[in-house]
Amino acid sequence: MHSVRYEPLGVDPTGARRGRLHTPHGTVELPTFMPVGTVGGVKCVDVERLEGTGAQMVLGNTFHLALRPGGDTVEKLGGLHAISGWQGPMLTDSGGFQVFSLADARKVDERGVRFKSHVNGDIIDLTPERSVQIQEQLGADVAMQLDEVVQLPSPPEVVRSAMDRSIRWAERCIAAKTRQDQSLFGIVQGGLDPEMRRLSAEGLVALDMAGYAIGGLSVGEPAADMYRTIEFTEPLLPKEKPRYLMGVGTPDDLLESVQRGVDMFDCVMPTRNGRNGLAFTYRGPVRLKNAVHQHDQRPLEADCPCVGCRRHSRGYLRHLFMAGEMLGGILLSIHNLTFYQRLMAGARAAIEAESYAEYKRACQAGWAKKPN
Ligand code: PRF
Ligand code: ZN
Repeated sequence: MHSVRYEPLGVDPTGARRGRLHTPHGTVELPTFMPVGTVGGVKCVDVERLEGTGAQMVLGNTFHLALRPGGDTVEKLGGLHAISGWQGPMLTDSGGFQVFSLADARKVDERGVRFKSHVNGDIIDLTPERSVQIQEQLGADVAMQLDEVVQLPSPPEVVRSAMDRSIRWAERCIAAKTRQDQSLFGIVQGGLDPEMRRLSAEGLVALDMAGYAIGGLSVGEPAADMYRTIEFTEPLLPKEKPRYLMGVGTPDDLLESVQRGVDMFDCVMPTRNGRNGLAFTYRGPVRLKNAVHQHDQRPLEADCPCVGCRRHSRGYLRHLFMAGEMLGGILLSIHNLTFYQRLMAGARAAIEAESYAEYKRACQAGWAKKPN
């Protein structure tokens, strides 16, 4: 009855899960990392290059696409799959989080969020119904409920009220749904408090949604708080449905969260850092603008299959950044996405071999070394 379905394949002794997500546009091997295609395309990376990184599922943003070019225009152009050229599985975020993190002059009440467009100054009303309507126009395989996100730390009554409201908004999203080929995920909120996370999860699980996200994390709290919150939230979620940790994170965050039972991630980190000259590698992050790379003929990573590593030297990549050439950002975006996909492919293989703890340890030992 849900258009996406989780297939469990096995659980490692650490608790890391190996599974599959079946969607109308294909199957995703879990755990997976979804590159962020904010405005209908991943920044700096065309879809053919994106496929080459090993990406299986891509995220789009309702907030940005609703402002420009608008849900109606995307629909008239055939939907998000058509405009982006990505033929595989897609997920769209509901817009809630972006309103809270990006929009100015916003006002939240029970109806929804009202904010001012940074594109043309229009006043925009984003209600649960409107978010679902736009996401149906976009046409991704998975839509996210509209949720209310609060900064951390916030007073308990503020966290509580946003959490309660997010459950009511989930009900309204479900009622507004008309497409049978799109599934809706709920988003567990409740800050760092076990009791609030429990109430949130119970309220949403009772609504029998297709999958569940853990939201409201990686919003400024220490990593240990985030890991602890995932740890006590995960057992509250149904084993037979996918779990998605929104907007996370660093390579360490991914490894720690997979161990705690998370199946899906998205983050701008590989692409945003790539555009800024920071490369992720198995020996830790490399800042290509640093002078030490000037005469370095070695590839960024010898065994990386990406084009930047196969065809170019560190010295040349550095030169591209120093010269302000777009190609630098393109090559590093592709490299970083390839790194994230290799990290997750390694995690999947390790879970299958029931050696996830060793895999995580080996990765973390590798990037704790001095970068070479
Ligand atoms: N809610 C939604 N999108 C999100 C988040 C959230 O809590 C986060 C939090 N890290 C990222 N993206 N709707
Ligand atoms: Zn590479």
